[in-house]
Amino acid sequence: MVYEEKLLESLRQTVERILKIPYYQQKLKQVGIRETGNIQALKDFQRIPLTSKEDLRENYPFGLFAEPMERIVRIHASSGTTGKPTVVGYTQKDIKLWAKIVANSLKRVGITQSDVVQVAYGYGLFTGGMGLHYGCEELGALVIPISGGNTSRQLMLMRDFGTTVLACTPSYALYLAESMEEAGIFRDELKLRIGIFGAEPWTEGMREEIEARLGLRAYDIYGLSEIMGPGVAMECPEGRLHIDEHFYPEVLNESGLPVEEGQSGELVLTSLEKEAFPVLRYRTKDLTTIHYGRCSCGHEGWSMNRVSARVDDMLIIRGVNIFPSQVEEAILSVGGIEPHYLLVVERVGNLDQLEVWVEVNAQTFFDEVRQLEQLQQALQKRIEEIAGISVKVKLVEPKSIPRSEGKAKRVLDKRKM
Ligand code: DLL
Repeated sequence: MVYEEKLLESLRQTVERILKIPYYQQKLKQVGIRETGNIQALKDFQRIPLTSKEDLRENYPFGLFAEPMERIVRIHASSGTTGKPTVVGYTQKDIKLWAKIVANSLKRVGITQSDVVQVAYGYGLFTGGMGLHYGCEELGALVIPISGGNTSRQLMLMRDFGTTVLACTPSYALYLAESMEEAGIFRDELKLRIGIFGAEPWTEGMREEIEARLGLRAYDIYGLSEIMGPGVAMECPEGRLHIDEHFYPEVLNESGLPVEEGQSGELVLTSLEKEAFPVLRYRTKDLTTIHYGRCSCGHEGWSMNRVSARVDDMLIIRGVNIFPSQVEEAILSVGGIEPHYLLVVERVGNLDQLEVWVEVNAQTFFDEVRQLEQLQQALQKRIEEIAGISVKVKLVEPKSIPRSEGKAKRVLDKRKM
């Protein structure tokens, strides 16, 4: 009960800040909320309309800032595949809070002042680079602000500077591992011990692969610019993804209604202490489940399951829903291939067809045709078992699928071209 009272108080504070913004004032008025006193219980809060990317776009660029521009010290933006980016702002206090949240997350997995953290997330409007950077400095760790890309330089500095922690997307981590092997660098020559990987969905199979090839323990970090950036949730040594206490999570079904605790749906987040860009009930489009409780790592509060997919990434092929992560799971369960893949969707006649391009590894590439055919069939069968639809698998040469230095692109939907 104490928790609920405290939560309601924090929610009311966010509502108070939000009511300074004319756009939200209108939206809240429509459901009868004109002042914080209208929120007496969680069910009142649940009447508040959801916020989506479209609300942000409509108010581009600064229309949803709750503070005058003189108090804003930084903006970030997410690229957005269509049209204008979504822009978010931070006051000095917000930046400090964010740094603390990230620092605490890093501390929880055992990162200390003695660590050397190579931040290979992109620096710039994307929140990954600077979010991790400020968190590391707050913690007192040494940061190498190398940003994404320039892979051979990454490897050189990793060895020469004695990097102990690598922070980047999981797909870039895999690319670094591959480049390391090609350059003849052995993982024992490096001091890597921890990886802070996120910004895109990844599977358990991918984690095992990266851990084995880079010789480190890989942790999942989750976040989105609209809410703050990396650090909204972070995995602990027990393998649970804890949501930071400054964010209030809900999981809703397709009709926008709350699901039972532990059931899957869309994650909706509310910021509790942000000044410049407070958000109420923001639709993340990320699919997950949440639960409340105490973990043996010491965290008490909400935790979530790893985000398996975004609502947007769901492909509907002949009426069946399929996510890239399901294909990744299948690929990683079959040997002889690399976890570099692309889902190519096409409409042939009136029928949607999914072709999965997968790279074979260099060794397998020189196998006999018959062996390659067997591999192709085994993979096809495995994907069909997991995803429940017939697909065509195309084995492609090593290195023929473009590598990513940031978020990987897993789908080529020719129906939309
Ligand atoms: O990706 C923030 C971030 C940077 C998180 C670095 C972690 C590390 P956006 O560019 O706004 O922000 O993209 C947010 O990326 O809604 C998810 O769909 C996806 N995403 C982020 N982290 C994870 C993760 C950053 N750990 C969108 N697992 C989110 C799965 C993730 N998806």
